[in-house]
Amino acid sequence: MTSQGSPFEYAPAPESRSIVDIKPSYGLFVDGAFVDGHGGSFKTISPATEEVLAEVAEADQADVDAAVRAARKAYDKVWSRMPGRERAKYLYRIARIIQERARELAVLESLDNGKPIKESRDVDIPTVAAHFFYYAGWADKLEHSGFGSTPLGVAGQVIPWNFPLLMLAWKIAPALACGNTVVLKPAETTPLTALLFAEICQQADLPPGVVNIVTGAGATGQALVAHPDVDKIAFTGSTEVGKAIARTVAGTSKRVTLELGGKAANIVFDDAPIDQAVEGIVDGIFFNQGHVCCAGSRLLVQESVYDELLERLKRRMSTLRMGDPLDKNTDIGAINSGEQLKRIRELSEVGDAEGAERWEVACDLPTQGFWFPPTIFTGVSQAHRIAREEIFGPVLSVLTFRTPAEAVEKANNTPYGLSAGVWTEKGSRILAMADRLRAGVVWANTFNKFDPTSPFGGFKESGYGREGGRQGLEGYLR
Ligand code: TAP
Repeated sequence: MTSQGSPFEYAPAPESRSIVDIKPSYGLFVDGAFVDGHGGSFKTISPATEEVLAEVAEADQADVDAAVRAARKAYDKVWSRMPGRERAKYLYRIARIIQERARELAVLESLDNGKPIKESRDVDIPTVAAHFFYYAGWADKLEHSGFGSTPLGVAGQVIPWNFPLLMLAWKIAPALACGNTVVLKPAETTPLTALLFAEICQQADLPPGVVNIVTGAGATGQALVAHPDVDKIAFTGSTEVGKAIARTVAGTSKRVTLELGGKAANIVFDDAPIDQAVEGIVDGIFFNQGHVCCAGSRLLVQESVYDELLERLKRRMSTLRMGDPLDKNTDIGAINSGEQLKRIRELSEVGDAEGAERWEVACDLPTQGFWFPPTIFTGVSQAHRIAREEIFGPVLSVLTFRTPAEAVEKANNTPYGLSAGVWTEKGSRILAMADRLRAGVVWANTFNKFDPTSPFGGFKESGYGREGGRQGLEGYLR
C-alpha cells in the first residue's frame, strides 16, 4: 500500500515465488541428511499474509543429542584434521552456490520473514555470500590471525529471526573456517532459509556432520546451550535470553559470545548535510522494519536544526512504500510475528501514556498479516521507556541536545552499547565523538553498513565477543 501522502503510484512489480520449491514439511538436518524429529512439529507462516508455508520438525533433547554426536564425530574424524586449504575449498563452494541460488534464497527469506525483497536481494544474500568468501580466505592463514590456530570443537549456535540467513552466515562461516563443526538452531518463526542452506551443504558435498540444523523453539535452544559435549556457544538475540545463557554456561569450560540488543543513538549536528542525514535516519530505523539490533532507534537532533529536520523527515517518511514483501517497490515489509507486533504496539502505547507525541505515516494497512506503520515519537525525555527499551520495530524516539557534551551524555545513557551514528561535516568532531561514544560500531555520515571484513559487537548489555573481520576468528580458536 502507498502512503496517503505519496505523490506517485507505482504498478505492482512482484518477484515470482515460483523459483522456490517450498516442501510441505521439513525434518532436521543431522549428519548430512534430513531426518524425522521426535519433538513433534510446528508451522512456519508468511507474516505478510499468515499463509502457512511449511510444517517444520521440532527437535527435542534426543534430537539435539544426535546432532551434537554427529558434529563431534565429524570434528574428530574429518574436519579438524583437514588442512585449512581444503576446508577453504568447501567454503568457497558454498559461497558460490549461494550466489547461484541467490534469487531463490532471497524470495524464501522475504516469504518467511516478511522483509522487502529489495533488502533480501540486495543486502542480506550478497552479504551472506561475502561472509563465506571472506572466511574461506582465512581458513589456510589462521596462524597469522593472532588468535592461535587450534579449533575449539563443537559449536552450538542460536540465532534470531531478523536476519535469518545472514546471522547463520555470521555464525557458520568463521566456525567452519577455523575447523570447528556446528549445530545451529534457527528462530522458530524463520527456519526455512537455514533448511535451504542445509540443502546447499549437501550440494557442496560438505562432509556429513560438519553442519547440523536443529529447528525448534526456545527449549531446543536451551537443550543445545546446556549440552555437555558442546565446546562453544554463539548466540544472537535478546539481552534477557543472553543473560540466561550466560548463567547456564557459567562454571563450565564452554566459551561464549553474545550479540544482544541495542538502543543506538543517531546524532545529527547542525552542520550535517540535512538531506543525507534524513536518508540515514530512515535507513537507521526503518530498514528491515526496525528489526535490527543496531537500529538507530534514538534520534538526537541539535536544537537549532530540529524543526527543519523533522519537517524533512516526515516528508521523506510519507514516500515510503509499505506492503507486499515480494514487490520490488516495497520499502517496508511485514512485522515478523504477531507476538512482535503486540510488543511494538504495547511499547508505543506506553509512549503515548508517558506524554510523547506520536506521528505516523498515514496509510491503509492490510487486514491479513502483521503490519505497523513507520512511526516517530517527539517530545521524548530520557526517562521515557521508549527512549530506554528496545522496541525492535519501525518506531523512532526523537530527543534534542545543544552541545556535543550533552549529545555524548545522552547517547551513552543506556545499558546497551552496540552502535551509534554521527552526522556532521567536521572530521575532527566525528573522531572526538567516536572516541567518547560507548558503542561497538560508530558510523559517520552513514548508518547500517555491514561488511565481512569489519568486526561487529557490543559493550555493556549488548554482549561480548566480536563477529566479522579478523576479530571474528577469536571466538573459534585457541
Ligand atoms: P530471543 O527470545 O532472544 O530469541 C533468539 C533465539 O534464541 C531464537 O532462536 C530463540 O528461539 C532462542 N531462544 C529463546 N529462548 C532461549 C533459551 N532459553 N535458551 C536458548 N535459546 C533460546 O529473541 P526473540 O524472541 O526472537 O525476540 C525478543 C526480543 O529480543 C525482541 O523484541 C528484540 O528486542 C530482541 N531481539 C534482539 C535481537 C538482536 S540481533 N539483538 C534479535 C532478535 C530479537 P525461538 O525463536 O524459537 O524463540
